[in-house]
Amino acid sequence: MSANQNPAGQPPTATYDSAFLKACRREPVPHTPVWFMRQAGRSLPEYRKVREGVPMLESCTRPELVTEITLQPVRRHGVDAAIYFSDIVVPLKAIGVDLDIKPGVGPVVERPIRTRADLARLRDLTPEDVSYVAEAIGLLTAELGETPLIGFAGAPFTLASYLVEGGPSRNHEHTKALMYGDPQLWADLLDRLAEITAAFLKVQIEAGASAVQLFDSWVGALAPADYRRSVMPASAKVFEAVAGYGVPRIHFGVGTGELLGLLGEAGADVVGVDWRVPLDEAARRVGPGKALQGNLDPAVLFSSREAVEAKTGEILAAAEGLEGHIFNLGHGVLPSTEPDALTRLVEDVHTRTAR
Ligand code: 1CP
Repeated sequence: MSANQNPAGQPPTATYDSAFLKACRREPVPHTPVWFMRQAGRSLPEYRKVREGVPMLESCTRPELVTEITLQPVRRHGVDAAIYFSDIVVPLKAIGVDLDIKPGVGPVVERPIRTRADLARLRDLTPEDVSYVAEAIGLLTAELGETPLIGFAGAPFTLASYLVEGGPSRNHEHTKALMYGDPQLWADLLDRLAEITAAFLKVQIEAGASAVQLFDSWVGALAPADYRRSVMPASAKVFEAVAGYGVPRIHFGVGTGELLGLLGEAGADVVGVDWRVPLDEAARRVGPGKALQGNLDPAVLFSSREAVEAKTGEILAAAEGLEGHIFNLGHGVLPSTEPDALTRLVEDVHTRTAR
């Protein structure tokens, strides 16, 4: 069981009463909590400096470097949660998949997974495969004190899209060819990925992560019926595997307006919303019993202060009356974002929502 759980008779943890965890649990908050997807990364000069000469995947295996990079946005912006610095392909690399993260491209897989023989190359993930993750989280939680740490993983569909395509893809044609053309192999692949993902999230929770987010970034490429039939069982298996820890589970994808209800149904406590659907409408689609996270368009941060404030006001107005709201962007921070715009945004949300 996680140290973050607070069942009767157990003392609360340092992060238990944080605004972020309260909002995830749909409890009253002192202010609307804020964090940003991809808050640790290329928008920060201090990140670019410590990453100089260190390849992306190697940086993920160095606990001191991971700790420093994870803390950078907390120090600079005063966000309400840290997100563990890593990448969705780290557990795949850890089980021996021949992949790399190419600068300016993203994850690239040498030999894509498209046949049953390819699938046999995906073995189980053990905690020893990612011992640096538990080590980094130990360092991080000591530094973070009352600030919660969010662990994360890629969801089976989004991981499969990289493995089957061999890299980033606009149309996911090989992925869909497998999904429609060989449903049994597809189901087995997603089930394998669900097991790897669940094992990876368990490592993070047991090491001290206070919440977890499942990134199904590219699942918006699917129609609801296909999502329900071919993807939801695997994502639900991941959520179910970590349900017993009692840490909030966040589910996010891009372009998922038509899937919001199903993303909640898969087992999430919090549903992430991109900027295409207003939060009040998203709440209707998701239904009761879930908090929402979102949803400022990351590109808005390139406009004037007044425009950013106006958009922020619209989001907070749409969030009035939600059971729980965590302010975030509708997708990750864009690399050329002005860091001060993010700091101002955190201050603005905190000031406007102080209770
Ligand atoms: O050298 C570099 O700096 C490479 C850029 C980079 C960074 C900073 C990549 C390559 N990954 C990361 C870190 C990362 N990846 C984080 C950091 C923690 C934080 O949020 O602060 C996170 C959460 C991820 C997760 C991730 N990786 C996702 C899901 C989130 C999302 O943005 O949708 C996805 C889809 C990836 C794949 C990936 N890794 C890197 C890139 C450029 C991409 C996307 C490529 C594509 O377009 O398909």
